[in-house]
Amino acid sequence: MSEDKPGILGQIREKLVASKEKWAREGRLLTGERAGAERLPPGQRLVRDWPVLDLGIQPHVAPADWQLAVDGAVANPLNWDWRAFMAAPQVESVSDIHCVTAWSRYDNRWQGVSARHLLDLVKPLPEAKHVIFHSHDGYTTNVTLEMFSAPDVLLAHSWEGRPLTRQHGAPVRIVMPQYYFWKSAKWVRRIEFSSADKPGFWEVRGYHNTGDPWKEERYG
Ligand SMILES: Nc1nc2c(c(=O)[nH]1)N[C@H]1C(S)=C(S)[C@@H](COP(=O)(O)O)O[C@H]1N2
Ligand SMILES: [Mo]
Repeated sequence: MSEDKPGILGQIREKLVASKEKWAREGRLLTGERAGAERLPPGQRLVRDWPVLDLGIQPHVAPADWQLAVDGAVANPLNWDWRAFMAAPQVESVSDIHCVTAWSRYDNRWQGVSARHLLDLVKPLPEAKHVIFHSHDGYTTNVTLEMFSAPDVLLAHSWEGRPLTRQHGAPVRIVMPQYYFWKSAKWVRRIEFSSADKPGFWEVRGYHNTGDPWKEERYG
């Protein structure tokens, strides 16, 4: 055995080092997750299906019968029928759903009209600070004008390229991706701008006024 060749232990160690170097090159054991980049808000669990939640009334509103009133503290109130709504610029937006009952659903592809476009048309007055959604089942929910002005807020008519089903709020629902899903009013018929806040159905029943899932604002 020559002196410049490693002994049996040396050979094993070289093999070990070589395989660990290979791991490093391949990035083995890396999950692709970054600390602080968690996608599931605290206390939520991921689901693949899409649960239906409402007050037990699922109004049947045909597109031909649907109208949307946008009124209150705005310079240009408007009343859209289906044709006017569909003539507005259409956008697509992919977002996650976080329901306060602890299910989350990733990658929902919504189609509709952006809140930003609506704001450009109606022009909220300086005193407008709150937005209240009114629905055909008597449901209401409130957000601030700032929340409503986020670029990902939609008046959605379709999900994954197909018209919303009645149970999910057809023909038009709000989508507010950054808040618990109770803020996303189904079967919307009126969007009211107001200087005063008007807590909605769940907000007066112990639920948080804002509902940010990242802050776990469930109750309040
Ligand atoms: N008009 C109306 N919108 C509503 C509700 C409702 O009862 N009526 N429930 C809210 C709640 S609590 C949730 S979690 C979501 C559920 O939407 P989904 O049934 O499409 O999953 O709708 C929200 N929007
Ligand atoms: Mo909910």
